Amino acid sequence: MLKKIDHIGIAVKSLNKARQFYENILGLKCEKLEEVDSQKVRTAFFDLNGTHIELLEATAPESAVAKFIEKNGEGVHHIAYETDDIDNQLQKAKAGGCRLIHEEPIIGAGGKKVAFLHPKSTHGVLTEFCCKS
Ligand code: CMX
Repeated sequence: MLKKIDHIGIAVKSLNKARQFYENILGLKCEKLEEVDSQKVRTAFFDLNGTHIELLEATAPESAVAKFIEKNGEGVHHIAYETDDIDNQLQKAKAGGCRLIHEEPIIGAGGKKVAFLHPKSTHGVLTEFCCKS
């Protein structure tokens, strides 16, 4: 049911500063910059053979990313898996005892349907399902 790792989300203090590492040191190309109002983040996406790195900068103090950085500093924030049946994936997770942050998918970066599982029910990793809408 899961197709691949779609992206790894990395919380950063400054998108512009962090971009320099991914572009100049790792040699990746920034393919898209996008502000996602619903999530209060600015994002930069880098493609590596179909798997992406998503840099996340908070746009408001109440943003999930701002809270994460306040507690942990910069670092890996979530892993997103691509699925072609997000509803079924959520149902399965719920039936298996996972805590759903979103009972129904919401629209995230790139206009994709996304939904998150709480890290306290996934062995410490904030887990996202995403699906082309
Ligand atoms: N990874 C692992 N653990 C995390 C975490 C993360 N990214 N974010 C929070 N936690 C942990 C905290 O450290 C805390 O642990 P302790 O209780 O041991 O101290 C616990 O989860 C807190 O949980 P909470 O009180 O339920 O919730 P918070 O207010 O801290 O919010 C979360 C956490 C995951 C529910 C919230 O960040 C959320 O809803 N995330 C989903 C949406 C999101 O992350 N959007 C930004 C990215 C959007 C995009 O990719 O475009």
